[in-house]
Amino acid sequence: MTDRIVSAEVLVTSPGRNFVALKITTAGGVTGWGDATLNGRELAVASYLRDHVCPILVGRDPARIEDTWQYLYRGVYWRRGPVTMAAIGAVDLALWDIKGKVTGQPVYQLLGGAVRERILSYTHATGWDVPALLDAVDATRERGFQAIRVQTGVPGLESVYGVTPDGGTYEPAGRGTGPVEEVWDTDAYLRHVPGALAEVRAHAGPELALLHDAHHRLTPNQAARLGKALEPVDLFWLEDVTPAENQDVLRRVRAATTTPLAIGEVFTTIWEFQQLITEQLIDFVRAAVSHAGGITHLRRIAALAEVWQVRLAPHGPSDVSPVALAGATHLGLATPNFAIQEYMGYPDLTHEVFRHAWTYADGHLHPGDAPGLGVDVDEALAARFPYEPAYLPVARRRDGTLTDW
Ligand code: GCO
Ligand code: MG
Repeated sequence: MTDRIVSAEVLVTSPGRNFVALKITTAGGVTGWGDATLNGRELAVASYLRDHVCPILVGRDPARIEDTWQYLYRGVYWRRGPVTMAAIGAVDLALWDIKGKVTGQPVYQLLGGAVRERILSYTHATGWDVPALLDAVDATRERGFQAIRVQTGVPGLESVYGVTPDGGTYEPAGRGTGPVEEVWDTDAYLRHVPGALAEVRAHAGPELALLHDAHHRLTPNQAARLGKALEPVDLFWLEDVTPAENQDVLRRVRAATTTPLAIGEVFTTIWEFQQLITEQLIDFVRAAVSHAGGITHLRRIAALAEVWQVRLAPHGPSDVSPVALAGATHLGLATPNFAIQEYMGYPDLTHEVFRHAWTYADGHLHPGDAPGLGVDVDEALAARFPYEPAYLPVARRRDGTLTDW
């Protein structure tokens, strides 16, 4: 029997950090949850959903996930862009959640079932200087992680994105009415990083998977140099070397180095990944299941990537909510060319608001076997934490010019 959507509601909450969640309810009384969080631009997606998407979802058949995706993507003249795609992603996640609950199956079963027992995950270790970073790596390994993203401070700079002075956890966006400004010096970074990562490798031994994120701050030539310099470190990947808006330039980087490249947490459609994948300019697709149009679309990107032996490694910082992390773990369990899931972790309060069936143990994640995505949102608790303005920092070069992220 055909069910229909009776309501779609947006919930903005800040349990430790800001999240935007979408709740879709059917006439049959089934609810599904999606994640629409776009770090630092949360309210734009909330409005896009509330003002333009929720009203036209009412009355639709929740079982028609693909058709709804097409309706919200192709049916709208103004397609693409992170706000639109995050909104579509939230709807898609919520509809997969509903389909799972209606059929009594965890979503990974609906995607064809598990192709692996559990999924490899990585988290972040940071240290302002190299000794602190080595301590952080040791402490992270004690938590079971077999893959770790390592970032350090840079001599001469007062702050570096993603690295806290005390080596503790960081939140990508800082609370406040505007972005904090940092000073950035790519030359100083390039002088420091190869040696620092070599020390991590010498300390950790050959087996630990090491990852590093350059946050789009290099020119192609600098990226080529860095990739080459890091070859002895044997990285699992070097992430976001250039802004990659001009993808042709990556040919030069690829020609110069065999260090694996991961790109794409800011890309949200298969069309933005097309050249990266079909020219094998990258080894790993970094899109988030929420930002890239949900399970329906990220699965399609993964299928294209599979043809070119490029693997899926979804974005999973703390600004991708536990609902999207659930979506990513279901997809990861069922996708042959899935490689690794980022799991940065969340503030305790976040886990209390988003109660999830997915689990972390021994360096791996598992989505659990609850029907749907397996995340329940404690709406009463969520209501106690209203949105607080928070922004990612911006970086300027020493002469004051804004630099790429
Ligand atoms: C990563 C990231 C994040 C982003 C953040 C932006 O996890 O690889 O680069 O830390 O900077 O998610 O909102
Ligand atoms: Mg990144």
